[in-house]
Amino acid sequence: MTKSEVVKIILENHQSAPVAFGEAFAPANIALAKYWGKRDEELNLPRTPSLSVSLGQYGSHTKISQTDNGDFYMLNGQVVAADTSFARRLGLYLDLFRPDTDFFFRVETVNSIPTAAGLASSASAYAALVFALNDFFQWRLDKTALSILARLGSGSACRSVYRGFVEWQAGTAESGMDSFALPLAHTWPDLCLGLIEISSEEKPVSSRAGMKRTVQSSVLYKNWPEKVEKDLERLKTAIEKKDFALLGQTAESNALAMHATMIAAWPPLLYWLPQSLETIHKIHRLRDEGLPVFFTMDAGPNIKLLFEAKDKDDVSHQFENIKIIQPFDWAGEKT
Ligand code: 2P0
Repeated sequence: MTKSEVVKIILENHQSAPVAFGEAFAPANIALAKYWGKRDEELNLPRTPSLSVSLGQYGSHTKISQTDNGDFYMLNGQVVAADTSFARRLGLYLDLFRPDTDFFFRVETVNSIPTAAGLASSASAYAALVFALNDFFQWRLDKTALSILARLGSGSACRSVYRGFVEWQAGTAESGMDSFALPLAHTWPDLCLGLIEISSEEKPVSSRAGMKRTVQSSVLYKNWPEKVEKDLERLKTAIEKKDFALLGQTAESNALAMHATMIAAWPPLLYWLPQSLETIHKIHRLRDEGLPVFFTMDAGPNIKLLFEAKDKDDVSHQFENIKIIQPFDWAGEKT
């Protein structure tokens, strides 16, 4: 099935009457049980479920309107050139929603995610874009439909339509109509994330290409679905019982297992830099000394610490230039 066939199904019986502009915010998210590997590359359908926590007030704010003579995109106040991969990908996505071929969009996005933190912004960007399109065209779609549309832009974006803990259920349908995110009922106000930037350079292999290579060539990938399934259950128990050690251990182990699948791919995907490894050893040493701090990593060298609010001072004392985020602190922002 193609993206445009899915869009057609979702927008059936929904009016498409653009107003002057649409705008919206969506939070970024970090997975505690990772999405790594697709069963359908066209529709970004995952091989496993995943579970994330949103980044509070940090994410993307997008404003969309109609313009003449071609699309016009701005990112963080700068015009985006049409020949960039960012513009090409966005333009192809917007093609799915143009009422006719000479309908053009002006899209302005501002990311409030600390840019130096090496966090992928495609998740919040595509979720905010879908929210803004929903506002602009007055579709009045529910969150399930919006999550599916966001997934067509970037898989992890389907989780950014909700705040807090979010599960992306993998689904089994060929159309992907059962592959969308759902929020978990529990909150955890004392949970803290610490962003540690190791490098802000663009990574040599994108997540999209990296997961494809891993599925195709990693001898360890066959163990991944079972690992995620177990970790997902552990994480849900940890969240329900507010068992921080279980949450931290599970998230760290899941991230390391994902990296193990990548390292075993060919050509190998080794996103770690020497400083990533130094930081991992430091985290393990601090834990041995009694500080309950864990980490997760995505497809890159940067490290995201997990700890509780009571340990904030000790953690920030240990890591220079750490950026602390409280995922459940989102006063002032609404979606
Ligand atoms: C995650 N990542 O669960 C995992 C962990 C990276 C490592 O979701 O091809 O940018 O757009 O569906 O969503 C990054 O993958 O990939 C990602 P596409 P996406 O957060």
